[in-house]
Amino acid sequence: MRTEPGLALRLHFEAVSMLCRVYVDGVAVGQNDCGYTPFWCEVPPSDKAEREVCVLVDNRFDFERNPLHEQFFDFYLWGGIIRSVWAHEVRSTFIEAAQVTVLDVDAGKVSVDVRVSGQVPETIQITCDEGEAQSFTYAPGQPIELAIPGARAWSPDSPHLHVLRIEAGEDDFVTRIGLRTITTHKQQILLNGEPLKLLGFNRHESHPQFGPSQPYALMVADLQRLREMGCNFVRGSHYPQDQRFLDLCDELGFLVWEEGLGWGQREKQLTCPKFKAAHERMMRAMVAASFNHPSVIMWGFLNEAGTNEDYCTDIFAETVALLRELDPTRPITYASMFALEDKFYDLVDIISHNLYPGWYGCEDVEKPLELIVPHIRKCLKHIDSAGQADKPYILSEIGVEGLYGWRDALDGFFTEDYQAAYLKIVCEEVMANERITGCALWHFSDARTYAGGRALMRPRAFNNKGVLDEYRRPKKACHTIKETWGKVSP
Ligand code: ADA
Repeated sequence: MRTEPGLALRLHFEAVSMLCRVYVDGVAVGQNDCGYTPFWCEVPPSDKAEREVCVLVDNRFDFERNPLHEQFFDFYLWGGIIRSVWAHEVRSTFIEAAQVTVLDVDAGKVSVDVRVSGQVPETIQITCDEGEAQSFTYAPGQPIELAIPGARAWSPDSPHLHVLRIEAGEDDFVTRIGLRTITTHKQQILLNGEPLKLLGFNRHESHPQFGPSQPYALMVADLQRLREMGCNFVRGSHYPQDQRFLDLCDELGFLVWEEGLGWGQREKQLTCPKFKAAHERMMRAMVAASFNHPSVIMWGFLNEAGTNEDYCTDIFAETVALLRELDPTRPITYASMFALEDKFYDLVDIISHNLYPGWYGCEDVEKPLELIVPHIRKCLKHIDSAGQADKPYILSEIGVEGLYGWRDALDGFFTEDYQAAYLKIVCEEVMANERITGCALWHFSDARTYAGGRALMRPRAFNNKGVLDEYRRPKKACHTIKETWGKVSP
């Protein structure tokens, strides 16, 4: 890496999976164990113009050293530098972050919380879009309030973005924002006061050719495909998403559930101090990175943890409190696999269930498709009677395996036909049932997983519940969804 001699650097990694140490010119400058999450390292100045960056990456599973990652996850954890890396030259003042909170959409009023290190400037300049720079007195910890000239709201139908350029001393920082509010009221999720019906998919960052490192064109094509199927919603399963994907969602008006890395952890992990500390670091990094994206409308954490058990009490309460402190503007949820036994609904704003009626445990059921709707309704009835009737409800996962090209005379399990018939029933119920605020089908495209103990349920070592295969070839269900959601949704 070539740099100006005598300047300190800030190396910013968007994600390194799973565990890494960073060295510059042979000296350790940082380490990280949060996988799909951004982090940075401070690099002291040097006289050299050419600096050697060496990243040691370790993707062995080892709970003691690397507690957030587990081989029992149902998705493959690739090893390596999986997202972009930036080197910032650090001058007398460095802008660490500028978090923008919308105060009033119509008046275009926002508050900008600028955090600097190094020399603290007396004033900060902020330029909105193509306008003139405005100068503000700067006091650390005191957000600056301003009104954006020519303010326009952001919404899925009209995803207008404003660009803010912040200058402090010798540094500058550019961020894009969308003027929108997101709240919950009774069973609804409201964007700028208007109720949303969330229709979409879970999506893994996974491709046989590129692994987890998504080319831009692939992300665009995926979002176009989602739009064709009438979707407005993506659950970024099961880790913080690539910032470039969130940028695209901002531009195209998609709504995103952004969540931390997690899959099925139980007592061993959830009560371990080292796990909890790493989980907290990850949550902080996720919120810091994704705060300004208007597309991100809710935070999630710890997919399918053991929420039928008391050992979750501390980590769930602490994580929700942390998320509320870091971002009081977005609702919080988590995807529960214990719909009828979950103990932590009271903590969150939106109730979310992962349900697989008509799939797991149905080998001997004669008409498994008939189980779907009654089970969804039973779960809804349960949450309403468990004191959660005033909260929105998201069906955060539902789906079945369909192997690309697989047919049989009986439209049996694993055929494209069973999957299509199944998802048609789900999509129709989601549209017809007003109690369902949103749905993220499981899932967008087939994704690589481990061929361990679960291998018999995961032919090819893929989770084959995608409506597209891993190369994005559409299965029958893709057309079915277009015919249902695609017909009603803009
Ligand atoms: C869970 C989990 C998903 C996937 C799914 C399945 O609900 O959250 O990641 O494993 O089940 O396919 O069974």
